[in-house]
Amino acid sequence: MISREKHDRMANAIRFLSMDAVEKANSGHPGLPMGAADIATVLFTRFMTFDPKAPSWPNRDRFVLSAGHGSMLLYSLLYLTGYEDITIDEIKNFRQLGAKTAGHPEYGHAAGIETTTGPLGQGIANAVGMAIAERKLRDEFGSDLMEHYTYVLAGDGCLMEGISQEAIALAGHLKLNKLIVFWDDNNISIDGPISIADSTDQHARFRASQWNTIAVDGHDPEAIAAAVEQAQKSDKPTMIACKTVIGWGAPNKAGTHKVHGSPLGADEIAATRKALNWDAEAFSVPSDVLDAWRLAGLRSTKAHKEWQERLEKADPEKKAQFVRRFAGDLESGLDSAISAYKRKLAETKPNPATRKASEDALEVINGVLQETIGGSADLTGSNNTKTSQTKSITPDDFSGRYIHYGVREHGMAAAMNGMALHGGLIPYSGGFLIFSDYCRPSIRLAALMGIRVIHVLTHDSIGLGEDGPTHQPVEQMAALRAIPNLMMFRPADATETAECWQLALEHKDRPSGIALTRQNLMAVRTEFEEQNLCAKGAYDLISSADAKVTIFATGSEVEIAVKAHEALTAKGISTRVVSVPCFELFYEQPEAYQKAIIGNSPVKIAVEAGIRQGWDHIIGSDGTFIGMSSFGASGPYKELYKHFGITPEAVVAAAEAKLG
Ligand SMILES: Cc1ncc(C[n+]2csc(CCOP(=O)(O)OP(=O)(O)O)c2C)c(N)n1
Repeated sequence: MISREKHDRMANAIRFLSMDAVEKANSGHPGLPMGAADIATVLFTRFMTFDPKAPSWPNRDRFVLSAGHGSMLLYSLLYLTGYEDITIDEIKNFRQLGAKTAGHPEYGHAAGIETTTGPLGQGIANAVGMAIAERKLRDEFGSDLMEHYTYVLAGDGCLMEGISQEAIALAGHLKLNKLIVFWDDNNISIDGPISIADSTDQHARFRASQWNTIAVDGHDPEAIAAAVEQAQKSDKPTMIACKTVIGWGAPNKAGTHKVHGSPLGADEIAATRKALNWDAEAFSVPSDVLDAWRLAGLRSTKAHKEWQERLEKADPEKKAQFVRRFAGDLESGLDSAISAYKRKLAETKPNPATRKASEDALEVINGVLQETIGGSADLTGSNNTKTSQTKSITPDDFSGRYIHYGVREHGMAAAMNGMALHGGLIPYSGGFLIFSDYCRPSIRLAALMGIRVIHVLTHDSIGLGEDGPTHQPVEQMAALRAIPNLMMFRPADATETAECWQLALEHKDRPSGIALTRQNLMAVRTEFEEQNLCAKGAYDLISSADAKVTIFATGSEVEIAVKAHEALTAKGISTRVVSVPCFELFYEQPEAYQKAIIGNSPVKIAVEAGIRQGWDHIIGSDGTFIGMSSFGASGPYKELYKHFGITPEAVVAAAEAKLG
């Protein structure tokens, strides 16, 4: 039992580390760590199950600092509880180049940072994914190996962001009762009091989404502890509204927006030291306080050891599966299954839409991998993401492998990030390529964090037809290709689709998007190749020595390139066709390979039913681009291709015009 006096000193250690680090960096946000220090102290000294010496222990409780600007709260906790990555020097180096203590918590910089936060609202939505993963894996592996809580600290900003509603609604629907959110209810954001911009009754809002809510004084440790105990017994997710004072302890600035995002200044820090009776110098934590914190860090050592023993004693197959999946490795049988499937495709040469080809590839993949967890933002029949193995998950039955995310692209993408971060699962799910704009912030964070999430993005061009320009992506491929570390695939037929899926799965440290058609496409890969030809991003589909014309194309337009090739060859014009399923992988190839693929044909033409941006690297600024330069239109797709001039005839005419 921690006395009130000890609690106060432990919480004050967070406060002083935070205000001193922000002061030294001359940048950062002291208000939140000072205001939320009591909540964090109660959580980490009495409830959190975690082992600083084994930060990736799969069954640890997760703590997500959704209000990422308050990063010093997390860094203080990690230092105080004894995570080796966060030393006092790292705290002193807060916000400096190369420090683990970046401005906002960055996943991968230091153990103990469960996700990258900063874009408000993302953290709470990631946490929903983590809680889904916990629930799913508990169902699969049993409580012996998986049963933990997911805690979140969210601020007013997180709750004002729209994504939080998608996340909250999903969590409430799925009855994720091991998800506990602390709302740092301090009534302050950057512009001033919350009342200038928001009048939401947060309790009513959460309750309407099937949450349990509790209100406490966020500076009363016993009240906070009682609330957590109550929350842990709930059959619904719980939001604990903690009334706090931002910058608590600073005599003149507490409670004002002045402490939100600026250093307190030497005078105010001195006044705070006096007010809180804190003699220790900056960055020095009194030994009794540090000892108490380090003891708190040892609280779960026994629980971890017992868990390890249970894992050792588990059925060997179950244990192997658990360990493999948390290592992120794939089942060894995947390659041969995909190879066999490709062999069949080469024999039958089917011509499905690539969205259907993706479903067929997934049928093979989901048969081999138990860890894939599918879903769609209410477009299951359009995205073709559900296979025979993926029964729907329901609030009371998590034995399935498919999530109906509802019409919530942003929440879905953030939840997928949370599942991937949790470990043990590979989330993939579906939406329309056009609405990737709705999930872009989460896709960007997946790329920044380097995590494996796979977005099936169907209806990938004007080829979707009658739904018209609101639904026809034009600039989305280019926009997604602009995100570093994201692999954007646009396969041309069933074989390429299988290969792109294989690549997306194999890269465990980066996310992927797979752009797929609504319309049927002819098979362009007609011979069996053991090798994954898409792995280099671009390859010779039809070679020709001394080609006068090289046509580069992706996805549905490869068929157009192949037909143009036939026509040009018939006219005696030697022509090459290069399929470019993935720009990113192509640009990662050795220069010699890139040069050889780009080649030196006098005429280079790219065909893609999207904008030109990004293609000049391949075709040169003097190359010919056949694609879109405006929004699309509503009409039958074949007519649209003609209307916008994306046809084999247009390619032939352009080649001939260039050749003169
Ligand atoms: C999506 C997004 N928009 C804007 C910001 C910039 N921003 C950082 S903190 C903040 C205010 C947050 O207020 P609150 O959550 O109440 O935090 P507190 O003032 O209590 O620290 C804003 C607008 C951001 N980080 N993310």
